[in-house]
Amino acid sequence: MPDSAATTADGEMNAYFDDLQGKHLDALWRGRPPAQNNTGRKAAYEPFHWAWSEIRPALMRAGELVTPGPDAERRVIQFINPHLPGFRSASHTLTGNVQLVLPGEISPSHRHSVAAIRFIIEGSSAITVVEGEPIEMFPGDLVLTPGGYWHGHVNKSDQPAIWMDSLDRPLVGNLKQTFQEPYGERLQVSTKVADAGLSRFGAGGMLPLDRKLNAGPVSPVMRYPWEQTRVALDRLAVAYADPFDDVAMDYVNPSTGGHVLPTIGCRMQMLRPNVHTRAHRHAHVSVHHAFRGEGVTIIDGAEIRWKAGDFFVIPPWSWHEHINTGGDKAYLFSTMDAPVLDALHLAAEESFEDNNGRQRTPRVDALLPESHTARKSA
Ligand code: GTQ
Repeated sequence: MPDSAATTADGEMNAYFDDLQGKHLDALWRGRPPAQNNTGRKAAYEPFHWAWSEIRPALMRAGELVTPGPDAERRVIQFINPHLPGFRSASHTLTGNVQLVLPGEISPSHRHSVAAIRFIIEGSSAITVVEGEPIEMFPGDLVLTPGGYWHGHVNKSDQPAIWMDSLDRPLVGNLKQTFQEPYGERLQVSTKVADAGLSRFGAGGMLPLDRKLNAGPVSPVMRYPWEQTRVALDRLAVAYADPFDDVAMDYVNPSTGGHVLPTIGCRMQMLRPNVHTRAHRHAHVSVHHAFRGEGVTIIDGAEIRWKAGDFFVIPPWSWHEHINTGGDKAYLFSTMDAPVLDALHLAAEESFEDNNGRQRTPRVDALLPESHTARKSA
């Protein structure tokens, strides 16, 4: 009788699974869907969006509650993606955080295996000392603190200094490589001239004669000034726009042409007024900060409407396209784990082919300004 034969087979299999479990073993085929049900690659998790109107007051409140130093080594608010159980971060490899240093305060020097970048949001001329190099920071600047480099911050200005931090902590934590060391004094003593790396390697198209000494996977430039970024994008706009990211450039290590850090890539994209990019998806994750302007990013059919100061995450293998809904240029800064995927030969990308490269969403037409609707139906 087939029924009882099946039951006997199931019983034998279950007994076998139980036996394996007692030995801390498991069968690979247990609980696996049959191969024909495997739908292939899909978005790793859902996107999430944090509004500046909520972030900034929370950060300023932290300014009343704690002081950097013994209370809180860093006055930092972390973005927690609720769609990522088991992680306390914006993404599964990179964090998105914001840090506040008030006038007269010091965030004491320390070093850790985790690498970080800062993108300056507010304030003028707070200083980070990175491995003995004093870096004065201004809004729109990208500042690196590579893994293992001493770094501490001081605000000698009369305005609060606020910046985005993005660290590879979730990645490094899962590799079980997290360690940290205090400097022992308040701020590391400066031993180099201000902006030494930028002075030596930041010319653009020219390199110093000792460049081979610096040709590792960590950029020798610790600050990428906004003024250079802005001008570079305006110049690029004359010659080229990317169908998926519009006028976008990656910050690079000038001694290799590769990403700025082995684990973190950084990008600035300028969305020209009224632009609506085509959708694509890729294996790397990205953590975005809207530096200027406003727009909509559609991520796997979900519309994220962002304004200056907001943050959002585009998870791996999620379809996404950007729309500038403001009248001015919009700037999106992002960090991404692309260098890790490149190194592991896991990078992949696909473009959205249907509907002229745009996702269909029920409310998208309502979100768009008149000119888009007109252009779409034309
Ligand atoms: O400024 O050194 O957001 O150590 C998290 C950990 C910033 C920093 C963060 C840190 C820092």
